[in-house]
Amino acid sequence: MKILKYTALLLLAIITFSCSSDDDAAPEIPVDETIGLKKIQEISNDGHTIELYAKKDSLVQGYNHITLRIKDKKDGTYIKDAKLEWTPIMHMNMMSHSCPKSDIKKVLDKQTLYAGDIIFQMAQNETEYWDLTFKYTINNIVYTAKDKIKVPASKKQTVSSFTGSDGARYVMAYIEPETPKVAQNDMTVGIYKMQDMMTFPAVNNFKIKIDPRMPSMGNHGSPNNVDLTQSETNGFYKGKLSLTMTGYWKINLQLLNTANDVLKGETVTAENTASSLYFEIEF
Ligand SMILES: [Cu+2]
Repeated sequence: MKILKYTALLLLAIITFSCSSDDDAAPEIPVDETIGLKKIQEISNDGHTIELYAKKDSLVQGYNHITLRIKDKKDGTYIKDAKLEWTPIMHMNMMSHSCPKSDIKKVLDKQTLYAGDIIFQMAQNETEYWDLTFKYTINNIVYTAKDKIKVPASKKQTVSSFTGSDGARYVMAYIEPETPKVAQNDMTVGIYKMQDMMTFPAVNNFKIKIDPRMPSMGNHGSPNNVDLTQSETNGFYKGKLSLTMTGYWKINLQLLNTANDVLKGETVTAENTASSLYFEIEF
């Protein structure tokens, strides 16, 4: 009968609680809007802690969608109306450079979250590292925060940095499918031009030809792929990636400019089994 007694007590407690919370003008309970995301790191200064979140538990070489929020260290609240900019820098032995990135925007329908993309074209190593500097404004006061970040090497090729036949340097990053399926997958890729060490604007009106192959199975391909094109200025490139079975696929690529000149990559044939421009997936 003990169980009954406890159940009765529990019910009483619930009723009491719900009654009292109806009556009181309860203080605003901070809602955790980061559910489903993993905290990667915190970057702090004297007054604030910037919390970085992603779907994976670390940053990766290649494309990263990063969500963040700013905590006021004094009262533990999260800032709802900040303007943020960020600058990733890789400190290499002989020089420093940045990478392609988007602006940081407030996340739609969220009060405390901001988000943007960074494409790390290189991974850290023993002597070379990345750091991330934030410059942000709250109530017209400008703050900065900076720290080292970890960018481990990706096991599969998901980003490529190369010189095109036009002499310009480009960065191309695989974005989607995040979880490939045996299906005709929506494919998304970002293309950026390296204007200088710090500036990587999006490239417009190019075309990416794709030819996915399974090298372990006679280098067979797949039907019904759709080459990637851009529908919005400065937007990502989208097409269809057809995968007919699970396993390792090399997605051979060719990058074409507005005049349809091939800037990088070769057609796959019996003699030439792979393009010099490619992404890799395994699922
Ligand atoms: Cu580098």
